[in-house]
Amino acid sequence: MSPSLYSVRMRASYHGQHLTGAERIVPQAEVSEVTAALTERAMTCPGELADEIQCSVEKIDPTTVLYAQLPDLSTYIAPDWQAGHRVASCLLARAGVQPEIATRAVALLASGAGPGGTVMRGALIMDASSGKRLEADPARGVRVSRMDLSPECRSALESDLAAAGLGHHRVLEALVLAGKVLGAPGIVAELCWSDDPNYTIGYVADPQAGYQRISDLKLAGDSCGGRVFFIDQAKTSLEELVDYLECQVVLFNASGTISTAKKWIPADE
Ligand code: PML
Repeated sequence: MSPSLYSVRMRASYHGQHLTGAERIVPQAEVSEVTAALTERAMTCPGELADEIQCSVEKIDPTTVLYAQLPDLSTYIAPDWQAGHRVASCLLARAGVQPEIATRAVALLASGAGPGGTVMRGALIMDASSGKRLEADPARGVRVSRMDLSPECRSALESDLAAAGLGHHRVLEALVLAGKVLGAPGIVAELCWSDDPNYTIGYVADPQAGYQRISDLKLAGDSCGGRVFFIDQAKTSLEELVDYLECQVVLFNASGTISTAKKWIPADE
């Protein structure tokens, strides 16, 4: 019989402001160790010292787990953030987002997509052809949860990413999250860059082209960032989509390819 699996989730905040979060899906025997590691991560995250850390542990029904393969990873080079924005818009348009909607979404993320130009706590959901925002709460957005790598896939991916010079934990975590998003009903593409002022790389992901990193999407020191999920409303309901993103357990048990070749968008695109 396979061992029981648990979802372990951590969220840390300071004066009610989200600081950091992380989650894992692990066998019962690793729950204590992983809970301690995630708590340690919250206590040592750069910036303010967390004044509230919430850890939750939840048993998973093994019959509900969806096993999947991670998307392929590639990297586009942009000489500066303005070029990065053009690359992002171009990749979104290639994925099927209306070009002017893509450009508008990139600008929205750069200016703070939450109320009053704030950074949203979760992702914004946008109709890929009309640009209409669909998330119920524009401050919270939608949080993608309950996904991880199988132990064998984790160790293979960690060494492949390290060999490609991509050993930062953000790459692995964003790849896993994007992998779950790309399996969502009605998904057209995802746009993301970090709100960490020291991390300027982001990505556009879509089901055909995979996880496409973009070297520069903002200036160092800028704390704007977040995620936009573009969807085709003819292929899903918002309820079905949000239920999948928040609740469906997805475990990746196979990697995609990791390309180290540097890619450029042709100037005329
Ligand atoms: C990467 O370098 O591939 C990760 C980019 C996105 C990071 C998003 C985040 O950590 O918030």
